[in-house]
Formats: sequence, structure tokens, C-alpha cells
Amino acid sequence: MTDAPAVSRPLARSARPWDVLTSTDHKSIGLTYMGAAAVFLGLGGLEALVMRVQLAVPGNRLLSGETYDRFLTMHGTTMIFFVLLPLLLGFTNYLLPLQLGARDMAFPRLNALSLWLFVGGGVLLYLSPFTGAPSQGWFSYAPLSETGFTPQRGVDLWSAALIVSGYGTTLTGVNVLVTGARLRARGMLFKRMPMFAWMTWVNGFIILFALPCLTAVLLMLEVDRLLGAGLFTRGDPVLWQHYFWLFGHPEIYLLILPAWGLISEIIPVFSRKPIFGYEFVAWSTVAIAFLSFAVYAHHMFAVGLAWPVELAFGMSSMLIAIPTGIKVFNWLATMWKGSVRYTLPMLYAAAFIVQFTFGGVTGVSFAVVPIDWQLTDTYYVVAHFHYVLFGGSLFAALAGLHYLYPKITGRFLNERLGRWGFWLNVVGFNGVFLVQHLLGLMGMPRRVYTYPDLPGWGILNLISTVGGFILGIGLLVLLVNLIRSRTHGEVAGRDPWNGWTLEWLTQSPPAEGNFALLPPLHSRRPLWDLKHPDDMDHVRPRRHDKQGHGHIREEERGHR
Ligand code: HEM
Ligand SMILES: [Cu+2]
Repeated sequence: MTDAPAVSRPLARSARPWDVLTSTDHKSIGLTYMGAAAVFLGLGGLEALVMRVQLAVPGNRLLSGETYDRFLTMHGTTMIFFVLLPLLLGFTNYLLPLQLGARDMAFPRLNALSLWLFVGGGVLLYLSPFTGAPSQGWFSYAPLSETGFTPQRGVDLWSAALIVSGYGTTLTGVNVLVTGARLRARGMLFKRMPMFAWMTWVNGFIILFALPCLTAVLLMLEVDRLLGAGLFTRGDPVLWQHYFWLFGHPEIYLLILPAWGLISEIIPVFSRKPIFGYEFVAWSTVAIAFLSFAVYAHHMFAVGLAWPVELAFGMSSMLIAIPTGIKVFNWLATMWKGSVRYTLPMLYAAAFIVQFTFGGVTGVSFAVVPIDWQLTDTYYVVAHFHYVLFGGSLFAALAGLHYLYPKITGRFLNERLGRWGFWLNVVGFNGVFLVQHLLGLMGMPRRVYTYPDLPGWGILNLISTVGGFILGIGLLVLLVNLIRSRTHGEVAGRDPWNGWTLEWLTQSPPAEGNFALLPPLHSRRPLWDLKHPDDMDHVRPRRHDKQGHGHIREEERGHR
């Protein structure tokens, strides 16, 4: 390997802790997003454990139904809007400019504004318990969320929280789109963008078109609640659901695209093969972005839509499984005959593939309308979306965290502790949610605070609760590792994983401005070219060019 040229400037001035408050640097902003997400994960996780304790045994009367609903609403809202979203926005902020060879995002100050709008939203949400926590569930169906049924002020704070943080996210969407369009380094054509950069860029469109639907419908709800307009009470009660799910389904993709991006970086690097079928992965992402809007009413099969409408949405939902399945096959084909290194990031990525596919398959079963009618609002649904969101998105984010930690801190995470954390998380997560498929099939409804002692219900729920505590311990082990390795971890250097994309060229942690000098970019793997001047991707004769097919190169076999 030829050594990379000196490319980073030293830090302009030493960083002070309070600099995060005023920083407009994309890395600082990205890390603040991630730190905030970790705090909210603690809160949302505790709320989940309270619910799981309540559900541990049949007939439990620890919480009242109303209190359970409040925990449920705070948990769902927190996990979706204040854990997964900021975590993935954090990765986007941190990694996108580095991968593009840019100094920062296109609008650094707007970026800081987005961050603080998000934080403000989080504060508003957690002020709501003081005025009566919201209890209408995360999708807040009107008229249930109107003052007649849910009078407490907490609902208004809940809406305000989502409006304020939603503006922040929308602005981030703008920032991402302009950054990807305008700030790619010279030579980084669209068709050479690293997969993470490409997917987060496409995600910018989803943000831009989906978030305003939520903001609009929340404003309408507040017009009803505060001014008594009656849009949803005297108007159409199904109107809310159309708006909400036109936002809500793309939102799920918004939480999965950056996760796929991370996986699409990690699997090639640890299989020592370029991603199999780059073009397929890239274009299937675009297909999914479009389709994610075209499937939204599959959340509404039970409200009594006209049958041609149900048929159309059932079919579009099956359709979206195709580009999604393509991705899974591409990842597997990338690993196929590669020299796979099961490092911590790769372990999490492998768990992601298994769990996400499982969640995807149960998802497709809902596209069959009569099956949906049977299973909607049962624990089967709870199991399904936790497999996608936790087993999928969050595991991918954890893979990304283990992958980028050496870049962010300059040090490795502790391997032993990391493996303990990984296995506790896998056992815990599957322990909580696998059995819930059975509970759902046995007929246990979701959103109930207690249940009768029917055959099998008690023991399966108990297993689920025990799984929750194992998962909690796993996440704590990870937290300890993150903190301890910051000072005690092995020093990692600039390119610990033998990577190919530009973020591994600059020092760890990268200095302000990221790069002083960039190598010429002629291919998708600029660092490969730099390390192998005799075998550069773009000068290989076309007929031998196996890059697109992802075959492993002889010299990469057994390479560490
Ligand atoms: C990334 C992580 C997670 C996300 C995004 C997430 C998301 C959600 C959402 C959206 C709901 C539905 C809320 C509603 O119906 O209004 C929910 C419910 C629930 N979640 Fe999670 N969750 C996560 C992690 C967890 C974990 C780790 C546990 C257990 C230890 C858990 C336990 C529950 C329980 C018990 C319910 C209530 C089910 C019901 O009564 O219908 N969640 N979650
Ligand atoms: Cu959906």
C-alpha cells in the first residue's frame, strides 16, 4: 500500500466543550445529533421497559389504562422522531461531506438551525408530561386526538414538538439535496458516489416531500384543538389518516435508506469486494423512494376503502418488495465468495440482514388485504415494525457506529466488550419481539394495558419482558464501551479498515475543513486507486473489469 499523501490540516484551535453549541461544522452537528439520540434512546427505552413490566403477567394492575397509553405514546413518538431520525441524520451530517470530498454541508448555519430546532422539539415533547402527557398514540388519529377525547394540553405540546423538529428536518433535507448536487469533489460523478452518499441524497427527496404532509396535518389539528374549526370532527374523520400515512409510510423509508447506505458501505469493505450490482442498488433506491409514497394506504385497509383502492395499494405494496429484495440479494452476493471479516461492524451488519429480511417478509404478508384485516392491531404488527425499525434501522446504525467510531475518535472500540454487547443485543432484541408474532397470531391485540390469562399468553409475554431487560443490559454494555474506548481504546489511525472511500483518507478525527488535498477521482474507489497505482479501477481493460460484478480480486483474498 502506498501511503496516502498528507491531506489534513491540524485543528485550527483546540475545541472547547461548549463549542458544540455554536459550531456549524457538520461533524460536530452530526455528533450532537447522535448524542441527543442516545439520550432519547435512554428515555424511550425506559418507557418501553415500564410497558413491558406492566405486560409481564396477565391481569397486572400496576399501571392504569390511561397511564399505559401515555407511556405508549411517548415511547412511539420518542423512538421514531427523536431516536432513529436524529441518529440517521447524525450519520448523514457526519459522513456525507466526508464521502463527497466536501468541506462541509452546503448551508452550515442552516444546518445548525436544523439541529437546534430538533433539540427544541425534543424539549417540548418532554415538557408535555407536566401538562398531561399525550395518550393518543404516535399516529394520533383525529378525531381521537381532538379535545373532546384527549383534552390534556400535552397533545398540543406533542404537536408543537413535531412541528418544530419537523421544520428542522425539512431544512436538513434541503441541505442534503444541495450538498449532494453541488459539493461533490471534482471527478465525483453521480455514478461514482459512494452508496451511503447516494442513498442519503435520494433520502433528501423523501424528506422534502413527506415531512410537509405531517406539518400540514398537525397544523390542521391545532386549528381544530385551539380554534374549534372542526376540520376532522365535522369534516372527514378519515382525512387525518390520508395525510398522516402519506407522510408516515415514506417516513419509514426515511428511517431505512441511510441505514441501507451504511450497510452498503460496510459489507463490501469487510468482504473485500466492491458492492455487487452497484447500478441495481442505486436505481432500486430511486424506485423505492417513489413507491414509498404510492403504498401509503396499506395502513388503512381496515377503515373501509373502496375495494379497487385496496387492491391497488395491496399491489403497490407487494411491488415495493421487489427493489427491497434486490438490495438484500446484492448484499448477499457481495459477501458470496468474499473474504469476509467478522469484525464488530460486520457482525451488526449480518444481524441487520437477517432481522430486516424477517421484518420485510412479515410486512409483505400485510399487503394481502384479508391477512391485514385479520392481523391488523395485533401484536403481529408490533413484532413486524420493531423488526424493521429496531432489528433493521437501529442495528444498521449500530453497525455504522462501530464502523465509524475509529474515524470519529481515532480509537477502536474494545473488541471483547463489543462482542458481549452484540450478543446481548441480538438475544435481547429477538427475545422481545420473536414471540410477539405468535401472540399476534393467537389474537392478542396491540395497545392493551393488560390481558386475560389465556393459554400461552402469560409465558410468551414474560419471555418478551425478560428479553427487554437483556436488551437493556446489551445497550448499557455498548454505552460503557463507547465511553471507555474514547480514552482506553487502541489507536486506530486514519484508515483502520482498509477502506476505499474518501472519509478514510483524512486523519481521525478529521480536522476542520476535512481535506487539504484530494487525490484525482477516476472511479468509485479512489482509495483503492491510490493504494494500487498499478491496478487502478478505471484503467483495467473493460472486458476484465469485474468491478460491476463484484468478483473478488486475487490480491484481496485473505487481505486484512
Ligand atoms: C428503535 C427502536 C424502537 C422503535 C422505533 C419503536 C417504535 C414503537 C412504536 C412506533 C410503537 C407504537 C406506538 C403506538 O402504537 O402509538 C411502539 C410500541 C411499543 N414498543 Fe417500541 N420501539 C422501539 C424499541 C422498543 C423496545 C426496545 C421495546 C421493548 C423493550 C419496545 C416495546 C414496545 C412496546 C411494549 C410497545 C407497545 C405495544 C402496544 O401496546 O401496542 N419498543 N414502539
Ligand atoms: Cu407502510
